[in-house]
Amino acid sequence: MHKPSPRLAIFLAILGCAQPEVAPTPPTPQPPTGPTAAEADAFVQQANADLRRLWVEAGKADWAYETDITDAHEKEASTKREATMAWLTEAIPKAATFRGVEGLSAASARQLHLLRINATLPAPSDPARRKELAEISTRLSGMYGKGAYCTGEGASQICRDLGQLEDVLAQDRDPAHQLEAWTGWHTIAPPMRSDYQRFVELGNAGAREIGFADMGELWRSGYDMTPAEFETEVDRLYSQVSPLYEGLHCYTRKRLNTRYGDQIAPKTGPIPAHLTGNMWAQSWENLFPLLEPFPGEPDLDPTAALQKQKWDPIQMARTAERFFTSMGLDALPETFWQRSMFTKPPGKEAVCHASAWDVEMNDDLRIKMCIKPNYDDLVTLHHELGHNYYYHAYYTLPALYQNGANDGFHEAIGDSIALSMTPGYLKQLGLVSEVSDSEKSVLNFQMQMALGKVAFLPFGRMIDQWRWDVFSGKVPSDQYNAGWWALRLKFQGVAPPTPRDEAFFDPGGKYHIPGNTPYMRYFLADILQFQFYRAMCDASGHQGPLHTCSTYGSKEAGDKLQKMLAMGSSQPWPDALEAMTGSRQMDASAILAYFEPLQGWLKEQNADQQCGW
Ligand code: X8Z
Ligand code: ZN
Repeated sequence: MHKPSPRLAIFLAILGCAQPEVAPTPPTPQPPTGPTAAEADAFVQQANADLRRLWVEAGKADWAYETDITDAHEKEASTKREATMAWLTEAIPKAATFRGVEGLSAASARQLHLLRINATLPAPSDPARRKELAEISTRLSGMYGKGAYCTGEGASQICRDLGQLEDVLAQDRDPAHQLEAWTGWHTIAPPMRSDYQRFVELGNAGAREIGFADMGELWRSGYDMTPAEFETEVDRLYSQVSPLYEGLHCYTRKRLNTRYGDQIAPKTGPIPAHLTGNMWAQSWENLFPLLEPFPGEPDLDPTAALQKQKWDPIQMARTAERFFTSMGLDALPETFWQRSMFTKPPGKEAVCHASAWDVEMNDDLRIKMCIKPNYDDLVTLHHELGHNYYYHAYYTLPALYQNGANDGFHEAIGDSIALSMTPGYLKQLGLVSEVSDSEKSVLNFQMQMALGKVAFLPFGRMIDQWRWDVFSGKVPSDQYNAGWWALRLKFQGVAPPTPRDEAFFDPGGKYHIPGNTPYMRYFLADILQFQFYRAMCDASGHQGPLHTCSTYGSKEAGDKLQKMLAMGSSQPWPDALEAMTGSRQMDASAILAYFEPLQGWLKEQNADQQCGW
């Protein structure tokens, strides 16, 4: 029962004074008013049915739009997005009326909570503002998908899309070409800036209507703890891993300096972002040839073999599927192979950023990707299938439970499988020719893995720090770019290659900003995937250093995984984590154990350096 607010209490007291002085009659017992637990159950059941219908409609329209960006598809996608928003606007206040109802089941209470925090983009209840928000958010994804950098005029104009510009950063070692690819891609973003500002205003208004201070607080509410506790948790995890990153940064900066000289790659301070082999400096695998600790050892990079052996996208996807089936998980449905988008459709604009779907929420699994024959994409295929296997495990649950235990879990599944792609496993695939367990080979392999997993940690940490700060107003709209680069510097020790003032909008060059996908999930996943991997390795009976484990073929490991996947978000995430790993805490000890050999070696390498930036 709620206590009356102070104002209401005063009002009642005044009324009391005005009552005539007669003997009070005893109150007759009243049946309880207000909603009942049975009504709450019925509401939850109806909400699940409504959401399933709305999400399927929206999913179909989004799929059509993202695989074929046209004005008509944009309009349809926006309309469906708006319909879901309108439904939530009515449902969330209704759900709130069931809070604290006597006898409310734990399942209904959880689903009512999940309903309130479900939307990553809460809309204002005013229909005109809701429509505007739906349109802006749909348009922003399309702007990113259509992004291209064009040079020349008229008939001699040449346009390059993200995939082509990424290839320059990955393969072309001429820093002038890298600089052009980097600055070129970032020209797609300034036109997003005013839309993004309005998007923040409207999304925040929507968040406030459902009782959050801003969108950031809503996003931080999805972790079975308070938003403030979640911030502390993120800080705790980051402080566990930041020394590992600092070692890698220091070593990388030294090697870049040796390669490019002081003018282009200074000995001290931050690393110029365009030299990291990746558009966002978020993973540095493409620097491996430059950073390989012992170049004379057997070649570990499967990219050359994938290209030489002309692997096609289906073959790559089949290989990823086979890993899951080897562990006893089901084969993907036939419709996966018929309906997925594996390459960019000729003559169409599409969002190439990889994603996994269950469009009809009935095991209608698909991926959307523009697959290239390289190691990165082979890993990404495992990542995407991780999402699909989650969908597959929980598609019969109520719609509100069709989610990861937390969003970091969803992102970690496929990666925890791909950690098993050891040199030995790659040899079985014919993608590396020789393997050795010499100390030198181990360090080479560790370096390759660290350039993906360790380099990513500060990037995963900073993206939503920026958005949290933008949503709360700490970073105002006339400081978007400055706020972005301040965090890039603070966490990654990375700097832009050219001065970037507020005429730019560099956050818009990263898919998840215009796409409005929360990003802290990837930071959590970077840590969780090693916990999952260690648990699966234990289940498979693995002995020896963690980095030598492959769970290929282990039904015991698959069984463990499947059990956790089938829970969806029906239980708080610590329960799911405990079922899988025996621990109720997210914890960096597994990633640190994995990289123990490299961390020691980096320390030696950096002994003569002034590390930090
Ligand atoms: O966006 C993705 C996946 C789809 S959920 C391809 N990732 C992040 C990124 O590309 O920035 C996977 C790793 C981080
Ligand atoms: Zn993902």
